[in-house]
Amino acid sequence: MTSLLILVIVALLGIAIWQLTKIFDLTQNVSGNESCDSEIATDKDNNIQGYLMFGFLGFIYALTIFSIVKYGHFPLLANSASEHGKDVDNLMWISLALIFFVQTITQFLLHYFAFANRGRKDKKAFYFSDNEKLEMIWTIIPVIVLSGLILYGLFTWNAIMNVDEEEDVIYVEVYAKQFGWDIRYAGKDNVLGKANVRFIKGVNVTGADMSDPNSQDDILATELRLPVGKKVVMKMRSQDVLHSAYFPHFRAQMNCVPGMVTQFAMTPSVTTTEMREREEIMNRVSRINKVRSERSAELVAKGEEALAPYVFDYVLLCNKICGRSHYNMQMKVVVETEAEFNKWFAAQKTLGQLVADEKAAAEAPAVEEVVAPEQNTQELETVVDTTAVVAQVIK
Ligand SMILES: [Cu+2]
Repeated sequence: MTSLLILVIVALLGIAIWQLTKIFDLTQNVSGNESCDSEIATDKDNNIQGYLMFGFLGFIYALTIFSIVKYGHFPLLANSASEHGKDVDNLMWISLALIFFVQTITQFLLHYFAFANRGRKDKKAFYFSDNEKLEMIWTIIPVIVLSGLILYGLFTWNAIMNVDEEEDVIYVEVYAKQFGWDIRYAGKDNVLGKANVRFIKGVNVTGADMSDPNSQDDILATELRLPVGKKVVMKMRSQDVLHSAYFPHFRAQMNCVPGMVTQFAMTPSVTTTEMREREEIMNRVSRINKVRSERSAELVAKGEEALAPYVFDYVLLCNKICGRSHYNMQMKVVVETEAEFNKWFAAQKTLGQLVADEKAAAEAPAVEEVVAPEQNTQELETVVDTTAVVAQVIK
């Protein structure tokens, strides 16, 4: 790859030097002698350039149509799994449609005018310094369209970010660190205990302040489980550097900033099981598994272990390049019915219990105390032996 890049750079440098020498030649022959005339475009040259412009327009359109037919199917743009996701997708579709419409027209105009006004011996270019009417048109139309888009985006964003304090919500802490995630639920009282990186110790991986009574019933988890149809307010923190909690299927993303708490609220609307049964997802899974089974066959032929088939799951990813293993910073997200969630939730140990268990285990290491004197005796024996050997040598 590096050698290819070097080759490309050398080729580009060569072209640049060639072009420079051409310019130099032209500047040396401004007087209008024979060799200079051959460099001046004739009507024939201009015609060729004009038709090439049209040809290029055709090429752009053909490429666009081909790309839409081949890659225009966006299953993920129709499969949002949160209530606000539809609004985000709408915004995306409107932006895409607008860009498509504007670029189709402007590219046509650009290439058409380049063709229509190609150089001709009998024609002289019309010079004008400004045209207020034209400038007005190309300023006002984008202003109106962009203002509409931005306003729509702002209203959508505000609706997503606005959390009604009275609402029945679940509070979850999403804690980012190099390179992984930790989850802390607010527990029965639905209030997250205070936290600080200085309190991280043993099982208390998110640094909950255990002197805060609200921390006692908090619940830690290694995967994010959420009940369907219930609003969840996620409080994001980071232990070290800037991370970004990205939930692609829920159209949610929020930076996790060290030293501060950011938040994002969303309501999951499709359970994992329901999503797995959707046609687009099933097609995607079978496509992935086809590739995996081909790879597995190669691995088995080499005597290695086959790959496990892929099963669809929602994911939480990091969307900021935060270090070496950034790519590996992901966590499974499970959306289930409220009954299933409550059952799982009730079976979890609270943080208070976990810390107490850890303390008890640390305070009762009776086995270790027995081991220690034995080691000492052994050391003592070795010392005695050495002395004996030394004594023998001296004798
Ligand atoms: Cu990260």
